[in-house]
Amino acid sequence: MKVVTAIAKAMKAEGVEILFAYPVNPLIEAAAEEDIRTIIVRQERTGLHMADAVSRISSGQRIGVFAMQHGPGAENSFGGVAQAFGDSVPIVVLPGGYPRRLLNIPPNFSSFLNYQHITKSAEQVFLTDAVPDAMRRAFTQVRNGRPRPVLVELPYDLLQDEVKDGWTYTPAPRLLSGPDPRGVTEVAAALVAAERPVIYAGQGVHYARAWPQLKELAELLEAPTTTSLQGKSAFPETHPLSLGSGGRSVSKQLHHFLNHADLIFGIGCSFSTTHYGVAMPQGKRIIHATLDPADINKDVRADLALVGDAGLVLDALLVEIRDRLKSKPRGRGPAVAKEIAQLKSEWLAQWKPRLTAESTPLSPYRVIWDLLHTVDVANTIITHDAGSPRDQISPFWESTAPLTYIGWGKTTQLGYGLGLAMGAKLAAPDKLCINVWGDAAIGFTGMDFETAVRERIPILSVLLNNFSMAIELKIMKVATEKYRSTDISGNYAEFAKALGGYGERVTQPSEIIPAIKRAITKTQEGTPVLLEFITEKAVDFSMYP
Ligand SMILES: Cc1ncc(C[n+]2csc(CCOP(=O)(O)OP(=O)(O)O)c2C)c(N)n1
Ligand SMILES: [Mg+2]
Repeated sequence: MKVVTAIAKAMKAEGVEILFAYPVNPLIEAAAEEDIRTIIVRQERTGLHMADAVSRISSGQRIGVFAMQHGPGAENSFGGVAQAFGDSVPIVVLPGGYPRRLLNIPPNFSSFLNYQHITKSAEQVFLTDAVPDAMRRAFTQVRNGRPRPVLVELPYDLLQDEVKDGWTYTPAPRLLSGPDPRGVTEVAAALVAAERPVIYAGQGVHYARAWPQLKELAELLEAPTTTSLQGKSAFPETHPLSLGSGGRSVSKQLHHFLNHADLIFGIGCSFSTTHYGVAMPQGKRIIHATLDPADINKDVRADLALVGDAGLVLDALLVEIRDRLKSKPRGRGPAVAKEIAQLKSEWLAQWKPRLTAESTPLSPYRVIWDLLHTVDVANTIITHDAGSPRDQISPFWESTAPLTYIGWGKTTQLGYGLGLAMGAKLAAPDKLCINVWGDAAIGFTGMDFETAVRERIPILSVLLNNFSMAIELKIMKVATEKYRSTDISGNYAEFAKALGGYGERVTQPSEIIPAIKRAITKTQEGTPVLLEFITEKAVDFSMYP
């Protein structure tokens, strides 16, 4: 048996059902021989984004894997791996490598050297005998501890070597670690003692699938609950205690409650300082529970901290808190819910004119509002893109079921959303999978709409075309006036049709909902859809200083 076949068999043993890839890499052929579906993209970045979504949507229970060529393929993959690193997504990256005699000789690209800072582990394999160890290490790293990309560079002459007889491979376990019991007692006491606690849930809750525990904690403490963008959909946003999600733009109720909190409890979050996450107000008591001790006291000072899997942390806290409260809320809930409802209705009243605008070009808020009220939200997985679409959708989209919103933004690569929607559709074929993006974003990865057509991945792509990089208007005034530097153009509905998908351009408010309904039907028939909405260059966001 050749090394490349042994690797394909190892992937199979690890439960890999799809290999996202771009040639040339002999692993593609070997995977196909093992009945692992191979999906070939139009550029490496999108393949990595699709693998990324498989891992996210399965809470890391299925690991997305991507393989590419040595040299150009490895060079061109950098963005996709960097995005997964930024957002802490567990994927396995298998670049080919130059033959061993040329592996580390300039100017040949070394993935091992160049990917060091955007992977959790990166290694080169030189010896046939070392292959199973390397694969086992990679899958053990990717399944355990802080989720992040891992990389194994496989020189292509090595792949053709014969493995020794008796080759075996045992899949890597997923191991959880729980919090220090003494810390749990302290934190439980502090949570019960707080007068106005706010719970802030990150994506650790998604990876631990700790949604029921999060809900129980919120209801028992009667604590308003929010999430990071990555954690969005971990808590039902139609729940009376929901404040909506954090992000660059946020709801009025979230802003208000964070500022009036006496304690903020972060669970499964990094509290990283980012432009694309709600900042924790100064001077608050902070409890930080996370898997990775490297995040404790990193950006936000923690008064108390717990290290462990979000599910085990919540389980342990619930035991103590149930005990302290005799399993009964103290009756604060109705007042808290009333305060939230009041602020929410003021906030929505303020935004109503934008959300229901009859104007043309269309208000992007109207498109999002109509989309929200046309799809079956609990059976839809939606993701934003970089640019205004993210800040327009994230506060207003109310997620009701876990992992139905893919939020991101520790780094914000334009064009990420398309691959996410495609990967999500493969991981959850029964869901309607949508990416909402702007016309700058489609410029990066738009050609991979052809992959959706060719590979029969019927997603719904919602394009807000304002013929502009609107989010840059404020900071590129002179360049725009003199050289029209923020202008862009294109007819993307025709583009989608030319690639074999279904495309429609929508310009009138009354046409938004009928077009969405036609689009849903098309996706159900197996055809990917691109709806191109001609929108205004909106620069108003629900932001609070
Ligand atoms: C790869 C990459 N390069 C640059 C940026 C910076 N950037 C963020 S949004 C944006 C323009 C967004 O325009 P568009 O997608 O059309 O959305 P709009 O603001 O017009 O609604 C740019 C250049 C980025 N996020 N990613
Ligand atoms: Mg635009």
